[in-house]
Amino acid sequence: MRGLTVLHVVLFGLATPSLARTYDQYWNLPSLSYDYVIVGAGAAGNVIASRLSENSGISVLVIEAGPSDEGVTAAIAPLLAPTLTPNTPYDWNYTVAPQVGLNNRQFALPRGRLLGGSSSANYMVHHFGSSDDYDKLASLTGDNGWSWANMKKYIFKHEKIVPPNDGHDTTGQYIPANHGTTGMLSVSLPGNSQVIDAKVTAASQQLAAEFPYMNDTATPEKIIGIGWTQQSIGGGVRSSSSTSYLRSANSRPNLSVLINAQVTRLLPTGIENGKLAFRGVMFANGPNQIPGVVLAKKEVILSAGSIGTPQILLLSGIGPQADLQKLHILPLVDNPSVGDNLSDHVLLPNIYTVKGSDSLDGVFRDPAQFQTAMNTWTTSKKGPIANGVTNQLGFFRLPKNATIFSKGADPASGPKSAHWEMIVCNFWLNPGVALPANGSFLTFISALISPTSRGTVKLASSDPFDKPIIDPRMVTTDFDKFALREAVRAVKRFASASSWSDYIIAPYQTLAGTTDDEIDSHVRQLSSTVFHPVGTAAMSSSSSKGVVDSQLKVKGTAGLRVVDASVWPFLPSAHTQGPTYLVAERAADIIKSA
Ligand SMILES: Cc1cc2nc3c(=O)[nH]c(=O)nc-3n(C[C@H](O)[C@H](O)[C@H](O)COP(=O)(O)OP(=O)(O)OC[C@H]3O[C@@H](n4cnc5c(N)ncnc54)[C@H](O)[C@@H]3O)c2cc1C
Ligand SMILES: *[C@@H]1O[C@H](CO)[C@@H](O)[C@H](O)[C@H]1NC(C)=O
Ligand SMILES: *[C@@H]1O[C@H](CO)[C@@H](O)[C@H](O)[C@H]1NC(C)=O
Ligand SMILES: *[C@@H]1O[C@H](CO)[C@@H](O)[C@H](O)[C@H]1NC(C)=O
Ligand SMILES: *[C@@H]1O[C@H](CO)[C@@H](O)[C@H](O)[C@H]1NC(C)=O
Ligand SMILES: *[C@@H]1O[C@H](CO)[C@@H](O)[C@H](O)[C@H]1NC(C)=O
Ligand SMILES: CC(=O)N[C@H]1CO[C@H](CO)[C@@H](O)[C@@H]1O
Repeated sequence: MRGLTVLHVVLFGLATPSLARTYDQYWNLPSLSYDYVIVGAGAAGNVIASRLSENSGISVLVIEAGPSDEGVTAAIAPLLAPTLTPNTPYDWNYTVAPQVGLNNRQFALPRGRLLGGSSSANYMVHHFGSSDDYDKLASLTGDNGWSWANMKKYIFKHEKIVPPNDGHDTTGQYIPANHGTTGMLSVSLPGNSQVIDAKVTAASQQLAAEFPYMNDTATPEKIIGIGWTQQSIGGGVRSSSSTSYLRSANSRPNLSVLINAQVTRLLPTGIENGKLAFRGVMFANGPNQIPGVVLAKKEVILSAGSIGTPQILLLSGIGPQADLQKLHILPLVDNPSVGDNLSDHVLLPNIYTVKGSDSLDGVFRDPAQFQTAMNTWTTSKKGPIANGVTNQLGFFRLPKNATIFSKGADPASGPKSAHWEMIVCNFWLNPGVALPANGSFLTFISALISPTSRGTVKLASSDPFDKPIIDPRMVTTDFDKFALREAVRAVKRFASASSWSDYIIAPYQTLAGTTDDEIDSHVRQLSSTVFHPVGTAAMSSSSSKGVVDSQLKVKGTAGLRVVDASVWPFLPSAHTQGPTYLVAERAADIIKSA
């Protein structure tokens, strides 16, 4: 089996110029020394690889633990995204520690483990957060380069808006002037209309004071309201950092990619201005395999994501000294912030049973319907499989007079930022809970967008192939409980709009409760993750806190930066791929000008 997989990769590598310089064995690499070595071919890593290798005088190597994404159907066909993880050959298979705020439940925390990283495994919702998010980042880091006024330009470098797959008229569904048309990542509006779409729009008109319609869901100056989802999809297929940034750069002679190689630690290579330099990168393609080492002449860029990056730092002796000593890892750089302040968006499914068979549950439940839909997608890249999981979503704030604000500061990054999000799904979306054998469903996900709970990523042992202990400590603060409870109440108000009266039958199971206690119990039983961990290698201007400075250099080290979602010190009002892409685009400019 393994031999076949390798053969497949090699043949594709030869036949497809786009991934021509992708290697499966390190002894085939053109060199063991590069100007830049990037760890992780995910959303951020591939941006850095593509931008740095624009200069043909600069040599770049990307090291990725997982396999290629080429030919992986579930990573290509948009609606199959929920089948690509958890617990597959393309996932890191993480499970969170028992969540004290959620009845001590444990659930999967999927992370893509293939070229493109989580951008090859995510649900493709695409937007950037609020302008407040970037201005807060600028103020926390003391670097005005992170302000929205400076970051806005990267949207145009990053995205390429393409027509929706069904060619429908998009007037009023997005604001073309606010988007790029010549960037790298294809982005489009939903290309398969559904019966519920018009009901969502009508409900937002009927309840316009609370759920205003928004004519662009990815304009950071104004995110509050409900509108059409923008997705990293083009022509009915996923657009990831691998299909865009990496494919367009990998024919360059100065960019090489090594797959199936897990970085196990960074090696100190000297002392510069009193700081340890970490320009050596050690990797292996599994436990008990011969490790390899490559060297960076200029820098190592860690882009292993919010779990992988702190794990590698800790394995390399960069982290809280006492924790490292307990695991018999020699502490080289004491930094208590590594792996700390893990923060994630909470996903709460609010499910209704509905009439008829217009929901997509039949496609997921009935093999014949699924095959018909797959045939349509395979031959024409159209139909339900060409679509993402949601056509409409909205961001909302708690009311100004909400009682919780008398007990503490508003955690949103500013008045333009959200406290919660509503995501409308035309089917049963309840991670980890199997679709019932009968019934049609409508899911209004309420996601907690400005959580105050903070958790940790810690090593379980000094073995790099042991999974780290991931504890987001979800819903452990009064604010988080309050915001989720009020979001459920708001969803119920939205579902009570007259546009739903001939469609919705009843709230499903625990959603039926109305008292505080009943809603809190619903929250504790069904909440899990929207897959957006950040904060574990946070940027900060402080000398005592934070893992990287505003230039993304790891504090107390030389030759080492972090560029990925882990550097966000707080969660932006967005699904995190867009904010990660923008951070990576600016990071590439910072590195180029250093
Ligand atoms: C199931 C799922 C659904 C999501 N849905 C959405 C969505 O709809 N919209 C959205 O905006 N965001 C979504 N996200 C989140 C989004 O994909 C991430 O925020 C984004 O990809 C983070 O980028 P990154 O570069 O930090 O990490 P990643 O994209 O995860 O990349 C990290 C890379 O590093 C590699 N790596 C890790 N450790 C090592 C190691 N030791 N050695 C070598 N390589 C290593 C990984 O295999 C991976 O390729 C979703 C995520 C998941 C998992
Ligand atoms: C995740 O689980 C799948 C299915 O069991 C397995 O094939 C894969 O190797 C696992 N991945 C890792 C990184 O352990
Ligand atoms: C967006 O909506 C606002 C208010 O609803 C309206 O004033 C504006 O003209 C719209 N813009 C576009 C480009 O459609
Ligand atoms: C907040 O204000 C609204 C509208 O004025 C009012 O209906 C509601 O009762 C108030 N809520 C609280 C908690 O004071
Ligand atoms: C499924 O069928 C059973 C038995 O007919 C019925 O009691 C139940 O309400 C149905 N569930 C849904 C969600 O329709
Ligand atoms: C970690 O979170 C706390 C608040 O929970 C905050 O005070 C601190 O500044 C954060 N640290 C970093 C590095 O962002
Ligand atoms: C590692 C690598 O492939 N480096 C090459 C980058 O490109 C220059 C010129 O284009 C070559 O000289 C390097 O060998």
